[in-house]
Amino acid sequence: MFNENSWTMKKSCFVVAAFVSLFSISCNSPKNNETPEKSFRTVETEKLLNNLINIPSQGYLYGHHDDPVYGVGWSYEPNRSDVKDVCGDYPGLMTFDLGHIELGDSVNLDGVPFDLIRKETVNQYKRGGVISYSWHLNNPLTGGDSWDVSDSTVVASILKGGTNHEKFLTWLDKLSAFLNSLVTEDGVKVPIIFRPWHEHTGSWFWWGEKLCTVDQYKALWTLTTDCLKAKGVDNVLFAYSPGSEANGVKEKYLERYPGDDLVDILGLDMYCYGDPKDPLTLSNYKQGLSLNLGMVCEIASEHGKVAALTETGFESIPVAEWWTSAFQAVCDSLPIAYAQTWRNAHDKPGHFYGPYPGHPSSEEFIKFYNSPKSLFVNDLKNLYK
Ligand code: BMA
Repeated sequence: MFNENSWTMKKSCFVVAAFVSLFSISCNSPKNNETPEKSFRTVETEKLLNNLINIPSQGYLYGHHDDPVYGVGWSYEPNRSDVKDVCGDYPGLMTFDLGHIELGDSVNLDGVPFDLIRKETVNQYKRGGVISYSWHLNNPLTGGDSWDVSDSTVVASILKGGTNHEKFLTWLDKLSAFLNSLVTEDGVKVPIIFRPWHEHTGSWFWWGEKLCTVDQYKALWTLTTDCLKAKGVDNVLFAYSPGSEANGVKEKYLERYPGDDLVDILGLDMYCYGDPKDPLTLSNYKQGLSLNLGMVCEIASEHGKVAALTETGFESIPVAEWWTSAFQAVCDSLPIAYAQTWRNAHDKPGHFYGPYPGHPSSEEFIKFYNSPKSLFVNDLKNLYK
């Protein structure tokens, strides 16, 4: 889909990108206190954004976390995927996590090698699919993990003027270097949807609601996006993904929204919990998801953004119809670009959210796969052109 306006914009973006790299602005030593240009992106990244905006007219991509690197009962087998083993096709969206890239480690917090994430990212791009990254980074103050909420001054400590600011800049440098290293054999930088500081409306991560102020949370976004851009990261779209705490109230959803200039995709992380035997479990999930995702779609349309269900699932999928009568039923009814379920752990029994061969819900998943709106890799035309 050629768009003259965006091409004109892109040409001027190239000029800005060339300027930025010429003077090699560093996160650690910003020149003249200038804010880096906020809108430059590669051609492929810009095309992906335009195509994601149009996707809801056809349906929505199905996404699965860590899909090609492990599944229930296996790990690290080339070309394998639980989703593909069930339905014959790869998910339209694959997601990975960059937790521990900030430490300079070779594997992420779940033991997945970063080299493998890079390789599978390029593979998914080459097959025409989409890739998104979350970042469960460590706690820079305590040395604990993302879930270490023992200290409520962590965000303050990494912002400008804080005791951990310089340290955090080195973390952003490592993140930027990885994002810049996602290049195909032909030299194309692979576009990524990056989803930092997620589920901040809860208080289970050190950047959560009770752990920092509204202004500090927004400053965290500005710092992150400015640094990435100053480091020449031009292959990223940014996704904002609160939990369901807003409960349908737009002002609450937008309370910590960092702004239209920093965010491309408005998301929602919302899971299904409860007794599988209780019919209310599915109906409550459906009702909550319709309310919250419906609200996200409305806000996205008002702000000219893409809407997406950035994380969902029912752990162990104990009700087979969850796929069709809950997840699909709601997603089919709303203009979202994608909906992703969490990982199929190979090392944590019962911790899976996608299908796998032999699981009782597989047949329902195949019905979902065969439904017209669910988009898998073979359904996708080139999203990067
Ligand atoms: C959580 C769980 C953890 C995992 C973390 C980061 O939801 O799946 O086991 O370590 O995500 O991927």
